[in-house]
Amino acid sequence: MRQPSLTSIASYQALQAHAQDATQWQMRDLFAQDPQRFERLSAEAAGLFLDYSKNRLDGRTLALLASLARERGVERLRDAMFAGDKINLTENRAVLHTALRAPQDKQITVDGQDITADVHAVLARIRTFSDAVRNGQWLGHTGREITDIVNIGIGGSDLGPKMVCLALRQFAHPRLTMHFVSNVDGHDMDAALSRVNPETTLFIIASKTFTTAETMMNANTARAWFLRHAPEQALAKHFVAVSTNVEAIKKFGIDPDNMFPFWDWVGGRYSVWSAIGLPVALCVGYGYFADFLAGAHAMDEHFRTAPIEQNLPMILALVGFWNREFLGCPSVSIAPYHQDLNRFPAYLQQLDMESNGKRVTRAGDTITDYATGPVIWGDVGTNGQHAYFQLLHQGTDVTPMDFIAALRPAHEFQNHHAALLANCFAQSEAFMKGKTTDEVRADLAGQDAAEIERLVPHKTFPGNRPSNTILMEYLTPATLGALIALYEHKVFVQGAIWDVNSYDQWGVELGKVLAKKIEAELNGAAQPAQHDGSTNGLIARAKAAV
Ligand code: G6Q
Repeated sequence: MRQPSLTSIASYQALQAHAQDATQWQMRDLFAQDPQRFERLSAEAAGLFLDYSKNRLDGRTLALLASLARERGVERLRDAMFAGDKINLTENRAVLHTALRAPQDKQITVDGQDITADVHAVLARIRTFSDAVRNGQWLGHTGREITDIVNIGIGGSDLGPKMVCLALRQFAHPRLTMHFVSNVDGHDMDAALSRVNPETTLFIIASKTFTTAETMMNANTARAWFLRHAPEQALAKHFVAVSTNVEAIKKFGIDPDNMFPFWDWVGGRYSVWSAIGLPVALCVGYGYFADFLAGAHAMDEHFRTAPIEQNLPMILALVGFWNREFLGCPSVSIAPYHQDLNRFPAYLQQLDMESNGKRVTRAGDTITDYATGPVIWGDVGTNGQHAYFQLLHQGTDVTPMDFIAALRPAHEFQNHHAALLANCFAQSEAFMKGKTTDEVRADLAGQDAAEIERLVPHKTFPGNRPSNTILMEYLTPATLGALIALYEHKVFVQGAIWDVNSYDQWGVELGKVLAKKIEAELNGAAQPAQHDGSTNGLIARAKAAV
């Protein structure tokens, strides 16, 4: 169904008129004028607290943004997603990662099939298998306990489990070391294999399609390596698969009993809640994996039922939309002030950019009059402060920030935690307030007057730079689940406003096809084709180096 263009609807135009004023506001003044600003512009759900008061907006901005979400049919599309409608229009699929974390008594059907029962049947298998590996019942072919788990997958079959296993390090089994091999670069596989013993290693081949070139090459390499140290019949104790493609798994030589299935209504970047999360269950145990799912479900319920004005994913999305569309911010930087979340920015990068990095509407019309998904990037605080925060404070682009922190640490070094939180809060304060020329002059008082004037422009911070702060009490499986679901739904809401299909990813296809051709040319299996001058030149140099 063709929607009216975003920029033509009444609520967009009201926002545009409002933005004429709002973009002139200084946040310092907004805070001075409203002592209740923090209370008014913050919200809480599913163990997460969101402070969005350090943005260039007020209550009216938010009311207009909520009207826009309503006029755009965001709630309708949300309900359609939860109900299992095929909202992924270009692949004719339902989008039901929320069903993966729904309780057993919730009835959800796709094409007449009760998928909750299917989901819980696979969860039961994940529980049995992860318990057996963790408690030492599942042994390698020489009778030794498993000590290392190598997950072979890429994109959505890598980023989620890897990020979550790192984030939940505190809950990990002490005997199990997790490895993640994703890159087709042989150095990745080499690094993992050089650290493991074939007798005590379990390989998980994680691929929804079981056709992804990088994963298949890595899987074949791992299998060949393993068979150099063990007989063929040992494979069953050391190789399991997570996939939707049972035929391909059999062909690879994995026993279907060792296969953990999932379904085409689970998008790759939304799949950590499915059997793709098997490494998480192995690492932290099924109980904590279930808590992780429950945390996400709590956020789902909040997203599904809370009014837009108090709905965390809606607010985060609407504020982000405001910054993107009306303040012209081309990127968003994610700054977790938690070392264990160090892969979280990379995870969000895929979640957001692969979902909303689109330039046509759901009906296929080219978008020419508004911007869609921003660039997502970032790193943990405090490290980023000593690297790229300079540009964020004084560069010519304004980059909204998401600060993420746990109020309580899972270590005993309290002084470190106070220092960490102090830095987190100080940065958002500095981005908001900046430093005026008068404040710089006051700092330099006493120095030579000409020298002061020379330095003032360099030491001035414009401030008025937006940020959100997300706080949780501890980083636990449940709060991590809620945090990821918060961002999943934020991406959903923005995709609905921009009228893009957030659930396909055709943009990754072209390069794959070309790489196949060039690989054959590099291997000598095909004659060099006529590429452009640059590509021909690069291929020639690579061939000369072989
Ligand atoms: C995610 C994408 C993509 C996908 C990988 C791996 O949404 O679809 O990142 O997860 O290309 O695909 P397979 O799991 O099929 O190997």
